[in-house]
Amino acid sequence: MFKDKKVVFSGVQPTGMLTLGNYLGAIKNFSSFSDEYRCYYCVVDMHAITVRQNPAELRRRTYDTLALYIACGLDPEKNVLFVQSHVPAHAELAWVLDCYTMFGELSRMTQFKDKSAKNADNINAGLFTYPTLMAADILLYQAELVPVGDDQKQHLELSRDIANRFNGVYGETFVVPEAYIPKTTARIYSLADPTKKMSKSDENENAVIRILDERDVIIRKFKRAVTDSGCEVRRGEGKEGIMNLMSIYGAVTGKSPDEIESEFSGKGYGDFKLAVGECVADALCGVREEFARLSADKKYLEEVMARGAEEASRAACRTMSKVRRKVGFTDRADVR
Ligand code: AQP
Repeated sequence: MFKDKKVVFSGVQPTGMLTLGNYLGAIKNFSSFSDEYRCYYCVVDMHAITVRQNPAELRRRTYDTLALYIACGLDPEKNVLFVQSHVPAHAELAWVLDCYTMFGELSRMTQFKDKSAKNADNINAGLFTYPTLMAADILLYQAELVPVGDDQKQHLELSRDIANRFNGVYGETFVVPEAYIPKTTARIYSLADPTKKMSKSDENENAVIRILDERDVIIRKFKRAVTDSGCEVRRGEGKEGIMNLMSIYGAVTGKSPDEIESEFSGKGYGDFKLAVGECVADALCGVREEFARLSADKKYLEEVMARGAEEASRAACRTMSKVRRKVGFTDRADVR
């Protein structure tokens, strides 16, 4: 169905109920590629277990994340939607790429340092090699473009380095991917601490807007958002909280920072926070309704997963057989 199109790949971990950061930084942009590119969007459950998960919850969240993809506008007829662990080639290529990735490179990854600090009792090897699994996810599909928030920029750079290194040794094997990072919503910050990324595993619920939060919850959380002691809605030093709200308001309404500043000139933070809360609640209302419908239809989600895994496996196998040949593995009986 997608012959000769360039490829987009991205994924989201089913590690919690998705946030406005996941939505504005990543998922909202996914559907804009569907006409022009062959798009693979994955629920990355293998990445999720680098941090200890409750198995029943991980399973439920995997279905929920797939349902959210569709509710956010990803049409399974136009995009390959699938679950990472359903395509074993991700693990297979990750191992090969592990052998072309340096210990020093992985040691420099800031996400590894942050997550090690947060999970001091479980600094496992998977957490360390997370970026090579991510490189495998992307390189397996020969993706040109990877839409992500800017926290993933460093991992993307490493994926490019690994691809270039492998191509340098064996000749053209992988397409070298580019990150697609949205300009104004590259990083949405916590509502409780506007110097910190909004993160789905944040323990403070007031810090995070969930895509599925009810309207009144969204408005209440924005009302409580930490700002500063001033009263003008404008950009400036020490105004990280207000600037975060301006990015969110701008992304949802399409208004520029100048337009937002003049719209709220002479009005206080209270009016602004209410306007941000209302526009976000309005934007997410349709997603919530569609999610409720889809998540009740497990059979349909399983059909989408099965179709996606089949389609993804076909593309993944093509790359894997190339890789196997290049590194010197003998042919398997089933492909001889
Ligand atoms: N706050 C954010 N602003 C912009 N983009 C964001 N993304 C995540 N948070 C923000 C982008 O969402 C995509 C999926 O993220 P992920 O689930 O793979 O992992 P993450 O980046 O580790 O997200 P979280 O929410 O912080 O998860 P936990 O708490 O489980 O570690 C990525 O493209 C990411 O850039």
